[in-house]
Amino acid sequence: MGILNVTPDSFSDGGRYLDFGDAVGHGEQMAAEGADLIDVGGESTRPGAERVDAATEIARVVDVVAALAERGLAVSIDTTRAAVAAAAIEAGASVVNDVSGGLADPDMAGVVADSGVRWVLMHWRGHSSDMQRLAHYDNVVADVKAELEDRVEAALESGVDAGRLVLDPGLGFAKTAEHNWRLSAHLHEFVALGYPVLFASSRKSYLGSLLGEEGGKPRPVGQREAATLATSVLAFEAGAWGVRVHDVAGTADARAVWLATKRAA
Ligand code: PMM
Repeated sequence: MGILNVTPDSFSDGGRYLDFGDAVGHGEQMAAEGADLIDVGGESTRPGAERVDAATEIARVVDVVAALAERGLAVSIDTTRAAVAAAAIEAGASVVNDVSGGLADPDMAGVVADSGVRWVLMHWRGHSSDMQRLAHYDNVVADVKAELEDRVEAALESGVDAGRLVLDPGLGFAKTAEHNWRLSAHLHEFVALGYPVLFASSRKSYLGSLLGEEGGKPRPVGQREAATLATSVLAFEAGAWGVRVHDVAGTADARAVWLATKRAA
């Protein structure tokens, strides 16, 4: 899954793809590099981000989704809002990537159930403005699994087909670096729940902290790519269905190495 943020303020690619032509061109490029899905987002979810209204979010994404879908590319819409999801599905999106796992908007389950698209349910505890306050767990792996299973149950009760669901432990969302490492180390347990699992570590701050100067500055966002690739290979090995990344070409190479190794085993 290639990341295409049509936002002014996302932490890695914010502001780069606000222009329609740039956004569509980047989506096409990621598809050519091997992305099976282009994840279009119109609202930043980085820690502390301010929300935008639904009309602004729709205006940012809908023409880009339509243009990519017209070119035959599979598109997911990264949104927590039912109205945005509905507009994007109408424009040709085939996946709803909902970082709130259906919690942010009570109408989301209905939109997904009626349209029959895939639904990524990410583990989430609250909006980005205050989510780090919510990063408290007894046992992060067990708690995140249990909370995701609750979201699955709610989705099924709303009439969403089990075969349409994808789970995501939600690295960085109400999680400390230590939580992210624990979830990564136990990713196979999420795979064992029986649903496809999406892993989304790309360039996130826990990688910057790991690689930063001791007691000092984190490694800058643009210098976290090798670390991201390492986490993606570990995720493939754990059985992840997909990885959500900025660098599709590098990820495709890393996956080819992993696949060749598996085939030779
Ligand atoms: N992270 C971000 C945005 N969308 N979607 C899923 N499913 N999982 C994630 O962890 C996730 C996401 C934040 O990163 P960005 O600013 O690079 O989009």
